[in-house]
Amino acid sequence: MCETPEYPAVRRVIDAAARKGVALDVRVFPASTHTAEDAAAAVGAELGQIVKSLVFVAVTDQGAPDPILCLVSGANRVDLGRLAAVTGKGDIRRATAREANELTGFTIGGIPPMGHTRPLRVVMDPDLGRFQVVWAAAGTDSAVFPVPPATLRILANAEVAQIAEDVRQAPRDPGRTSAQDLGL
Ligand code: 5CA
Repeated sequence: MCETPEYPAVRRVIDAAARKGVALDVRVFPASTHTAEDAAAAVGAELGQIVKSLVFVAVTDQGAPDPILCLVSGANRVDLGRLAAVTGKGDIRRATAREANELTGFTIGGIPPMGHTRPLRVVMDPDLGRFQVVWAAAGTDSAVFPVPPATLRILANAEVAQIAEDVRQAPRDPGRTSAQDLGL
Protein backbone atom coordinates (compact mmCIF):
# COMPACT_ATOMS: atom_id res chain seq x y z
CA MET A 1 0.00 0.00 0.00
CA CYS A 2 1.35 3.41 -0.90
CA GLU A 3 0.64 6.42 1.28
CA THR A 4 0.84 9.32 -1.18
CA PRO A 5 -1.34 8.87 -4.24
CA GLU A 6 0.31 10.49 -7.26
CA TYR A 7 -2.40 9.72 -9.78
CA PRO A 8 -4.15 12.82 -11.22
CA ALA A 9 -7.48 10.94 -11.17
CA VAL A 10 -7.07 10.26 -7.45
CA ARG A 11 -6.18 13.88 -6.87
CA ARG A 12 -9.47 14.96 -8.48
CA VAL A 13 -11.39 12.75 -6.04
CA ILE A 14 -9.44 14.02 -3.03
CA ASP A 15 -9.99 17.64 -4.15
CA ALA A 16 -13.74 17.11 -4.64
CA ALA A 17 -14.03 15.78 -1.08
CA ALA A 18 -11.87 18.59 0.28
CA ARG A 19 -14.25 21.14 -1.25
CA LYS A 20 -16.94 19.65 1.00
CA GLY A 21 -14.64 19.71 4.00
CA VAL A 22 -13.85 16.00 4.03
CA ALA A 23 -10.24 14.74 4.11
CA LEU A 24 -10.15 11.40 2.30
CA ASP A 25 -7.91 8.61 3.51
CA VAL A 26 -7.09 7.11 0.10
CA ARG A 27 -5.35 3.73 0.08
CA VAL A 28 -3.49 2.64 -3.04
CA PHE A 29 -2.82 -1.08 -3.41
CA PRO A 30 -0.28 -2.92 -5.53
CA ALA A 31 -3.00 -5.44 -6.39
CA SER A 32 -6.06 -4.45 -8.39
CA THR A 33 -9.20 -3.23 -6.68
CA HIS A 34 -11.00 -3.23 -10.04
CA THR A 35 -13.98 -5.31 -8.94
CA ALA A 36 -15.89 -5.24 -5.68
CA GLU A 37 -14.48 -8.71 -4.90
CA ASP A 38 -10.92 -7.47 -5.51
CA ALA A 39 -11.49 -4.42 -3.34
CA ALA A 40 -13.02 -6.48 -0.51
CA ALA A 41 -10.00 -8.79 -0.53
CA ALA A 42 -7.53 -5.88 -0.62
CA VAL A 43 -9.04 -4.00 2.32
CA GLY A 44 -10.24 -7.03 4.27
CA ALA A 45 -13.88 -5.93 4.25
CA GLU A 46 -17.16 -7.68 3.59
CA LEU A 47 -18.30 -7.59 -0.03
CA GLY A 48 -21.36 -5.60 1.07
CA GLN A 49 -19.09 -2.84 2.35
CA ILE A 50 -17.69 -2.16 -1.10
CA VAL A 51 -19.39 0.66 -3.00
CA LYS A 52 -19.94 -0.23 -6.63
CA SER A 53 -20.19 2.95 -8.74
CA LEU A 54 -22.28 1.83 -11.70
CA VAL A 55 -23.18 4.15 -14.59
CA PHE A 56 -26.55 3.87 -16.28
CA VAL A 57 -28.04 6.00 -19.02
CA ALA A 58 -31.58 7.05 -19.70
CA VAL A 59 -32.19 7.67 -23.37
CA THR A 60 -33.59 11.15 -23.87
CA ASP A 61 -35.90 12.37 -26.65
CA GLN A 62 -32.90 14.12 -28.17
CA GLY A 63 -31.01 10.82 -28.17
CA ALA A 64 -28.27 12.05 -25.83
CA PRO A 65 -27.57 9.66 -22.93
CA ASP A 66 -28.70 11.11 -19.60
CA PRO A 67 -26.37 9.60 -16.96
CA ILE A 68 -27.36 8.16 -13.60
CA LEU A 69 -24.71 6.93 -11.18
CA CYS A 70 -25.80 4.17 -8.82
CA LEU A 71 -23.82 3.61 -5.63
CA VAL A 72 -24.58 0.01 -4.81
CA SER A 73 -23.54 -2.31 -2.00
CA GLY A 74 -21.01 -4.78 -3.42
CA ALA A 75 -23.25 -7.78 -2.86
CA ASN A 76 -26.24 -6.23 -4.64
CA ARG A 77 -27.41 -5.85 -8.23
CA VAL A 78 -29.35 -2.92 -9.64
CA ASP A 79 -32.97 -3.63 -10.59
CA LEU A 80 -33.61 -1.59 -13.74
CA GLY A 81 -37.36 -1.41 -13.04
CA ARG A 82 -36.75 0.05 -9.60
CA LEU A 83 -34.20 2.50 -10.99
CA ALA A 84 -36.72 3.61 -13.62
CA ALA A 85 -39.38 4.08 -10.94
CA VAL A 86 -37.04 6.06 -8.68
CA THR A 87 -35.74 8.33 -11.42
CA GLY A 88 -38.94 8.67 -13.40
CA LYS A 89 -37.02 7.70 -16.54
CA GLY A 90 -38.46 5.03 -18.75
CA ASP A 91 -35.72 3.68 -20.95
CA ILE A 92 -32.65 2.93 -18.83
CA ARG A 93 -29.72 0.74 -19.71
CA ARG A 94 -26.19 0.11 -18.47
CA ALA A 95 -23.61 2.53 -19.88
CA THR A 96 -20.93 1.06 -22.11
CA ALA A 97 -17.38 1.32 -20.83
CA ARG A 98 -16.76 4.16 -23.26
CA GLU A 99 -19.91 6.05 -22.22
CA ALA A 100 -19.06 5.59 -18.55
CA ASN A 101 -15.64 7.11 -19.21
CA GLU A 102 -17.02 10.01 -21.24
CA LEU A 103 -19.80 10.77 -18.76
CA THR A 104 -17.71 10.63 -15.57
CA GLY A 105 -14.12 11.32 -16.65
CA PHE A 106 -12.99 8.07 -15.00
CA THR A 107 -12.42 4.50 -16.16
CA ILE A 108 -14.55 1.53 -15.06
CA GLY A 109 -13.02 -0.15 -12.04
CA GLY A 110 -12.01 3.22 -10.61
CA ILE A 111 -15.14 5.33 -11.05
CA PRO A 112 -15.56 7.27 -7.79
CA PRO A 113 -18.80 8.44 -6.13
CA MET A 114 -17.92 12.12 -6.67
CA GLY A 115 -15.42 14.35 -8.45
CA HIS A 116 -16.79 13.67 -11.91
CA THR A 117 -16.13 16.02 -14.80
CA ARG A 118 -19.75 17.10 -14.75
CA PRO A 119 -22.59 16.80 -12.24
CA LEU A 120 -24.40 13.46 -12.31
CA ARG A 121 -27.62 12.36 -10.71
CA VAL A 122 -26.57 9.90 -8.00
CA VAL A 123 -28.79 7.28 -6.38
CA MET A 124 -27.50 5.36 -3.35
CA ASP A 125 -28.47 1.87 -2.21
CA PRO A 126 -29.72 2.00 1.42
CA ASP A 127 -27.99 -1.34 2.15
CA LEU A 128 -24.72 0.62 2.35
CA GLY A 129 -26.15 2.05 5.56
CA ARG A 130 -25.88 -1.36 7.19
CA PHE A 131 -22.17 -0.71 7.77
CA GLN A 132 -20.32 1.85 9.86
CA VAL A 133 -17.77 2.27 7.10
CA VAL A 134 -17.89 1.46 3.41
CA TRP A 135 -15.11 1.55 0.80
CA ALA A 136 -15.40 3.33 -2.54
CA ALA A 137 -13.19 3.68 -5.60
CA ALA A 138 -10.90 6.70 -5.52
CA GLY A 139 -10.40 7.31 -9.23
CA THR A 140 -8.27 4.38 -10.36
CA ASP A 141 -8.58 0.60 -10.21
CA SER A 142 -6.03 0.32 -7.42
CA ALA A 143 -7.24 3.06 -5.05
CA VAL A 144 -10.11 3.06 -2.56
CA PHE A 145 -11.12 5.09 0.47
CA PRO A 146 -13.12 4.29 3.61
CA VAL A 147 -16.09 6.52 4.42
CA PRO A 148 -19.15 6.39 6.71
CA PRO A 149 -22.22 5.95 4.51
CA ALA A 150 -23.85 9.19 5.70
CA THR A 151 -20.71 11.09 4.67
CA LEU A 152 -20.69 9.29 1.34
CA ARG A 153 -24.25 10.43 0.73
CA ILE A 154 -23.23 14.04 1.33
CA LEU A 155 -20.03 13.81 -0.75
CA ALA A 156 -21.93 12.34 -3.70
CA ASN A 157 -25.01 14.51 -3.16
CA ALA A 158 -26.92 11.25 -3.49
CA GLU A 159 -30.56 10.45 -3.02
CA VAL A 160 -31.10 7.24 -1.08
CA ALA A 161 -33.59 4.89 -2.70
CA GLN A 162 -34.29 1.20 -3.04
CA ILE A 163 -32.75 0.34 -6.42
CA ALA A 164 -31.29 -3.11 -5.74
CA GLU A 165 -32.79 -6.44 -6.62
CA ASP A 166 -34.23 -8.26 -3.64
CA VAL A 167 -31.69 -10.68 -2.21
CA ARG A 168 -31.55 -12.55 1.02
CA GLN A 169 -29.50 -10.46 3.45
CA ALA A 170 -28.39 -10.95 7.01
CA PRO A 171 -31.36 -10.05 9.22
CA ARG A 172 -31.71 -6.34 9.81
CA ASP A 173 -32.66 -5.01 13.22
CA PRO A 174 -36.43 -4.78 12.67
CA GLY A 175 -36.61 -1.65 14.80
CA ARG A 176 -34.38 0.29 12.42
CA THR A 177 -35.17 1.63 8.99
CA SER A 178 -32.64 2.07 6.22
CA ALA A 179 -32.79 5.81 6.68
CA GLN A 180 -32.00 5.41 10.37
CA ASP A 181 -29.10 3.16 9.47
CA LEU A 182 -27.71 5.98 7.36
CA GLY A 183 -28.09 8.40 10.23
CA LEU A 184 -30.51 10.48 8.15
N1 5CA B 1 -12.95 -0.44 -7.67
C1 5CA B 1 -14.10 -1.30 -7.55
C2 5CA B 1 -14.65 -1.36 -6.16
S1 5CA B 1 -14.89 0.21 -5.42
C3 5CA B 1 -15.13 -0.85 -8.55
O1 5CA B 1 -15.00 0.18 -9.18
N2 5CA B 1 -16.18 -1.68 -8.68
S2 5CA B 1 -17.40 -1.34 -9.64
O2 5CA B 1 -18.34 -2.42 -9.44
O3 5CA B 1 -17.91 -0.04 -9.40
O4 5CA B 1 -16.85 -1.33 -11.09
C4 5CA B 1 -16.59 -2.51 -11.78
C5 5CA B 1 -17.88 -2.91 -12.49
O5 5CA B 1 -17.92 -2.31 -13.77
C6 5CA B 1 -18.00 -4.38 -12.73
O6 5CA B 1 -18.65 -4.99 -11.65
C7 5CA B 1 -18.87 -4.45 -13.96
O7 5CA B 1 -20.22 -4.63 -13.60
C8 5CA B 1 -18.76 -3.07 -14.58
N3 5CA B 1 -18.21 -3.20 -15.93
C9 5CA B 1 -17.10 -3.82 -16.28
N4 5CA B 1 -16.92 -3.74 -17.61
C10 5CA B 1 -17.98 -3.06 -18.12
C11 5CA B 1 -18.38 -2.65 -19.42
N5 5CA B 1 -17.66 -2.94 -20.49
N6 5CA B 1 -19.51 -1.93 -19.56
C12 5CA B 1 -20.24 -1.62 -18.49
N7 5CA B 1 -19.91 -1.99 -17.23
C13 5CA B 1 -18.80 -2.70 -17.04
